[in-house]
Amino acid sequence: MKIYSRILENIKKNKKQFAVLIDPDKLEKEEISKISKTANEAGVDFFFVGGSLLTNDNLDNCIKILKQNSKIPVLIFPGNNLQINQNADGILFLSLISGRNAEMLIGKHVIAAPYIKAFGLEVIPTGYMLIDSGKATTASYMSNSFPIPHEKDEIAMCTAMAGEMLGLKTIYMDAGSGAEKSISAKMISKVKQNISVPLIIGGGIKTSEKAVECCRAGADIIVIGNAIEDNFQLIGSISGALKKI
Ligand code: 1GP
Repeated sequence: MKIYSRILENIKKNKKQFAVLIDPDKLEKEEISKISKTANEAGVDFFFVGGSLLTNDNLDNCIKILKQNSKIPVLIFPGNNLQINQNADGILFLSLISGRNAEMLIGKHVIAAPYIKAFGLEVIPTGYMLIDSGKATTASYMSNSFPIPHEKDEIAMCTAMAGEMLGLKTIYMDAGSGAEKSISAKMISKVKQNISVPLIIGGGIKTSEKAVECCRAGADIIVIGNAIEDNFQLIGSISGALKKI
């Protein structure tokens, strides 16, 4: 089954989904292999792989290790058009709809499109929204865009609605990697009530309780990176907590 169809199926079954974000720059080979085995056992739904700025040329190796050690689909979560890889299963084709930088809305996509097509990756058109988290993030600096203010639920709601109206198939609201404040339950709920495409939430989620709170507010998919890098055991506990919702 295609990845997007699987996402929709899971939502129909009221199953909350869990994506582990792997930043290929931050982890050693052994750590990636350990995470992939742990995630496989815990029933993690997806690996997202990428970063706003990658400097070590590890993307290819990282994806290969994930594929060798688990059956979990690998989706590229690209910081830019250099992060495309034929060994992945698909790509979140991100249009940064919270910003007004034409390069991140459509420019990089034009460059990436022929490679994505040639590699046969499943494309998931994604309205990507950065939400202010209390400090500057690599994502907002590198994308040369302002995040949506943390408390402005209406702006988030209207942006997500416009993204869906433009035909985007998921909305991903991200407080940014390592965010101090994750996205509020109030904002998640406001957005969820006004869109019908899957809602992905990430940035600064560090505990099972927070992951559950985001899901109860309306997240369909939770993304966690940093907290897992610090503590692999969290994969099992978060996965377990989401299954009980
Ligand atoms: C960042 O949404 C992801 O783009 C995950 O953030 O690393 O803070 O979990 P964390």
